[in-house]
Amino acid sequence: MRRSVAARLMRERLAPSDVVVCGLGSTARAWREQNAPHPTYYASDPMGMAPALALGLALARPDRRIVLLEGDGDLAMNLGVLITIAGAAPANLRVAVFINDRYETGGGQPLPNAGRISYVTLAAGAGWPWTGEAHDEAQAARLFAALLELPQLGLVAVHVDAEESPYPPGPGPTSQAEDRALFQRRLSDER
Ligand SMILES: Cc1ncc(C[n+]2csc(CCOP(=O)(O)OP(=O)(O)O)c2C)c(N)n1
Repeated sequence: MRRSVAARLMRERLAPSDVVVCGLGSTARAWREQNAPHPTYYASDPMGMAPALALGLALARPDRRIVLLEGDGDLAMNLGVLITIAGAAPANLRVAVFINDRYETGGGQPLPNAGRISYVTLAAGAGWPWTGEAHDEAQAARLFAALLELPQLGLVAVHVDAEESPYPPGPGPTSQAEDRALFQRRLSDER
């Protein structure tokens, strides 16, 4: 399954009030392509920050559901955060990890121990109350729906194809600072 398909499956299942936190690299590109209306915080360098940002946001805004879209390389950079999140267990946080076994952005180098890591096992071992793993589109559709129906913290690992994913040639229509200001303004206006 292409990552853009997985991103679309998630977009189609989100509630209008959901807030998205997006890991960097191909995850962010696939999510931007969806043109989703949801307020989205795009995490940036260094790698490994997105899950902690999503946790902070979930704790700060218990009135909103926070959906983290994450890359396996980004998560592998900061695996301990799985324990921190399980410890805090915010009921309003949901996570989808896109597994492509490589650092697609930046050259496609394989992740350490690529293909032999189970993120659902790692999350379950860290104490996450609910996990699921999708290998194809039908499973992803079903598990994203299940994730979003949960009353609690959950994580879906979804396997996606390796793709060509170079850095974009230039800056997008808005700068990172503008993206963040817009995100903050939307979250406070929607209170
Ligand atoms: C600490 C650090 N090292 C390297 C990079 C450069 N970099 C940006 S995205 C990325 C790959 C991210 O991997 P993953 O989360 O699996 O996303 P993918 O690009 O595979 O979708 C790399 C190596 C960085 N931003 N931060």
